[in-house]
Amino acid sequence: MAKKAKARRVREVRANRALDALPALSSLTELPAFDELKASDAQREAFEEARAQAGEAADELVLGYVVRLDRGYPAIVCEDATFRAEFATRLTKGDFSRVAVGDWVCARRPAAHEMGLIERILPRESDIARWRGSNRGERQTLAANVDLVIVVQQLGDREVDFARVARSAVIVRDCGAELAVVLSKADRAGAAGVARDVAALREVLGTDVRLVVTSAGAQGDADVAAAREAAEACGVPFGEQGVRDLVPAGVVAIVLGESGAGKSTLLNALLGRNVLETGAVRASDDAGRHTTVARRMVSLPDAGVIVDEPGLRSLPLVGHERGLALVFPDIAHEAVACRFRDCTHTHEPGCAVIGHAEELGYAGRRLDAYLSLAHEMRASRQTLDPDVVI
Ligand SMILES: Nc1nc2c(ncn2[C@@H]2O[C@H](COP(=O)(O)OP(=O)(O)OP(=O)(O)O)[C@@H](O)[C@H]2O)c(=O)[nH]1
Ligand SMILES: [Mg+2]
Ligand SMILES: [Zn+2]
Repeated sequence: MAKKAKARRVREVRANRALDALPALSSLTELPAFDELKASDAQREAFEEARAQAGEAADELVLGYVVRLDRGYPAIVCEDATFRAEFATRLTKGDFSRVAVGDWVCARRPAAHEMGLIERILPRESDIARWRGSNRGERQTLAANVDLVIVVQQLGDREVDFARVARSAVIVRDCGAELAVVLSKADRAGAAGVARDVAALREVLGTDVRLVVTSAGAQGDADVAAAREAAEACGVPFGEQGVRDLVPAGVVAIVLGESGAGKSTLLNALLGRNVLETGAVRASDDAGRHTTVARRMVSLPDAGVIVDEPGLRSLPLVGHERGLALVFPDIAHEAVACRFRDCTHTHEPGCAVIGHAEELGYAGRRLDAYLSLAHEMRASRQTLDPDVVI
């Protein structure tokens, strides 16, 4: 028993030291309140089940969700408090400690302790995940229980390569989430550039893609006015209000995009304050420096909740066939009729995709994006194993 108490004491000291290095939760004013998100029926049932099994300790159990992940110690919001938590030993033994922002949890809050204990991660309604690493890789959940993914792509003086946006779209749709695209930094593209990139994106993803053009971190008013005019001429909403309309109260979204795309800058503009850290991009190649390191939820005034994410270096496609078919339903529909099952739609006789490309009016960029993503998925099947779920 003494040994156990000592181990507990050591854990507490270590936790306190780690907590001192993290921001005090009381100072974080942008965190959502408990009732801004709703647990699903299945999640509530799972929580009630956990309480029923807890016997006398049931009173210590609370329902909450993860609002922030720094290193270790997720921050949890429950009905009457915001607290940090560690994992119950039962959870750390398996690999179930991979809690994500947005996860609903059953947590224990013993009266004498500041730190809570996550007893259970309640079943997820959705799971935005990517494969990371080369070779076998592992599946990493970026956020749980999210309704909408906003893919942020920065504009510049040259036309954007929308293949990356198409790749993100495939992953998002594969996860079952809704998709919207924000073209950021429009001030850098000029009026002609905005029109060019909006047209290119619509060519790749179709005209019904939900799209907003922004310029949240611009300096020059004239550039912003020109960008606004160009976006509105294309029928695309411009600015923060356009993003707010994508994420009304009750909706939980996440921003996804490369480092330096302007995600945190956009969220600060929506918050009306500089809550999130932003960082300059490299002059030589426009790349960001991975400024955001924590995943965290921010609650937008007069709108819903958005998760800010660190920029992602890679988004490999591995077994995302369903997503590919959802993003390119017209092409996927044709591909079924190809003579060869493993048709690459490049040179094969009896290829329905090539045969109908002109007839069906696939624009060149759309077909190219489909082919390159389908090709990548075929190649990754050889090296990556989508069945390895960690
Ligand atoms: N010209 C211009 N620059 C912008 C705009 N928005 C952001 N920036 C700049 O782009 C740089 C990167 O912005 P961040 O908001 O830190 O980018 P991020 O996507 O959060 O990057 P990570 O956190 O590294 O993933 C900063 O120097 C911003 O000032 C914009 O609308 N126009
Ligand atoms: Mg950031
Ligand atoms: Zn074919």
